[in-house]
Amino acid sequence: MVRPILYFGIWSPPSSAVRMTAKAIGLDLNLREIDLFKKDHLKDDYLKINPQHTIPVFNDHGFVISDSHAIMTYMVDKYAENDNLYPKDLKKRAIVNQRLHYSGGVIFCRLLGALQPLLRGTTKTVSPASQQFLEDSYKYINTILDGRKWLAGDSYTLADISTITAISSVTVFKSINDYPNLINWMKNCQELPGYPDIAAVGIKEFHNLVSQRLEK
Ligand SMILES: N[C@@H](CCC(=O)N[C@@H](CS)C(=O)NCC(=O)O)C(=O)O
Repeated sequence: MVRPILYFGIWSPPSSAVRMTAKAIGLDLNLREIDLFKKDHLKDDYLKINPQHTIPVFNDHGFVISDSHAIMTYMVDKYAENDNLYPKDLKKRAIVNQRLHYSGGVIFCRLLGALQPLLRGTTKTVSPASQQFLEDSYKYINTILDGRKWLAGDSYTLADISTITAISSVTVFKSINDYPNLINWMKNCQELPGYPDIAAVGIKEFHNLVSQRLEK
């Protein structure tokens, strides 16, 4: 089979989530790196693929889709041998979807809120309001994880893959020390396929680029 293409970035949490999903289901990808600092995403060729100029983007033999959550769910529905990562059962799927929307719509957006001013160089700190927003998402995830190993169901799902890439990036801005369930879950996520070679590498790079811009 000709491998589907993934446009991705090394430190981009949603890109890592898609790559981990592909690894978990054994899907081999044709990886094309997009370097945001070189403005690859604003070049004409890329804008034709994704006018929203975000990574990741998946090109499945001519079918092009952006947004990690849309990509991951499509990928599992189309290519996975079973529905473990994204259950077909409506109620189980609804819970995974809720976590995915929280990961993308809340955690990742708050992460961007803290990150963008640093990247633009308009500040070298993270405002107390932004830190509070990030901490609020720790509280919520910590509560969901009460008495559970994984975020949705008895085994790991796309919810864990998406959330771990987002929240472990957030930890550069705010410590998780007060959230024991979150700490345990983050340790459990280190067992996920692709964690050491994809997530950990991306997280390290993300932490480096933020640390360089934060006031010492
Ligand atoms: N909701 C999207 C967010 C994608 C996103 O914002 N990616 C960032 C990198 S982590 C990006 O491409 N930024 C460049 C831009 O917005 O121009 C997803 O989950 O894929």
